[in-house]
Amino acid sequence: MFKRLFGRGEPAKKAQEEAAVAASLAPTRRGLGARLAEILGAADITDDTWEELEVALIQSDVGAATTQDIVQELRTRARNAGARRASELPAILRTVMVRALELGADDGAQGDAPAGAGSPTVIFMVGVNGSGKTTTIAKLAKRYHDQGLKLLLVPGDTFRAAAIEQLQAWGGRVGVTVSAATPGADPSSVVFDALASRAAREADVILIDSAGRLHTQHNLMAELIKVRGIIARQIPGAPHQTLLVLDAHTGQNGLAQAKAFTAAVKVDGLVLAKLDSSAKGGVAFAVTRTLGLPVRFVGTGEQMGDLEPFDAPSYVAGLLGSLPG
Ligand SMILES: Nc1nc2c(ncn2[C@@H]2O[C@H](COP(=O)(O)OP(=O)(O)OP(=O)(O)O)[C@@H](O)[C@H]2O)c(=O)[nH]1
Ligand SMILES: [Mg+2]
Repeated sequence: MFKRLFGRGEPAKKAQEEAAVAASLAPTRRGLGARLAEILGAADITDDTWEELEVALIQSDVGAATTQDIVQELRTRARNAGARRASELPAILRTVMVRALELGADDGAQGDAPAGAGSPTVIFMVGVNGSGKTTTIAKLAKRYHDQGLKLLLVPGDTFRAAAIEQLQAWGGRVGVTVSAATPGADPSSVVFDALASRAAREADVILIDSAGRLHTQHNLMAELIKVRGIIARQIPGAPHQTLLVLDAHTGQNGLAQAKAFTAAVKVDGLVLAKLDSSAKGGVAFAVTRTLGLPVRFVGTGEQMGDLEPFDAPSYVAGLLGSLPG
């Protein structure tokens, strides 16, 4: 079930997924990719090569510490390979970058079926205001509905005006059930009732929304911990995945937010939303390294089909484009 929910599509689908990710990375590629092409287009490897590489990566929001790791490993591998010409570096750089993104991945350890047979898989969506949680729920709902799975969406955001209607509207468009909620109700009781319902027992996958909150809002972070506790008490082993949705625009700021969320609730993976409108695609390296968490999905647009499973080699290919060498 885990592979089905978080894995990549069939071969024909994979090509589409890669194309969508590559298109979303175009703004980053125009900056970072073009700069790297210049640096690696030089004849010989000199000290300047490493320095210029560092600057280019940092400017693309890869983050200072992650950049140092990447450049250090690139230098070591280049030396071991006896590389002298800059044109020998792109192939090594690709390998190093893919490895950096795969550090957070734990697919092997995750096993196959997080939920018990006949029991729903529960996915809990958290993140700061406006990062893309509700839209990502709609996109996941579509993805799983298309796979023939039975869905239940839970409007755990009773706080923001129209948040419940927003989820209901998405549910209607996708054609899946959304449980009831009253604006202003305690989110814990909304989640409790939803998970106790017949719709929950019949669902294969339950997607639970939450209200956006800043990582500095301690009362709201406490509320999130409470809601998570309710989920865990209602369904043993749940939530099977808590996904932190990060706005790809936030760049390095996203890290401080992400750390606070991982300290409050056990986060299993990340969704990098709004990749299509950001030139900061490099942030995927920083979040993976700093949090030790895998990126599970990337958001590539505002429509319900605009979500792709994360795949490190495709991501790096989209980021670098065609480099010399
Ligand atoms: N371009 C683009 N826009 C996106 C993407 N994901 C979400 N958005 C837009 O971002 C805005 C906020 O999305 P929501 O899903 O409402 O975000 P949220 O985290 O639920 O927001 P709150 O509930 O207010 O905390 C909306 O206008 C979405 O259409 C994406 O991958 N690409
Ligand atoms: Mg929302």
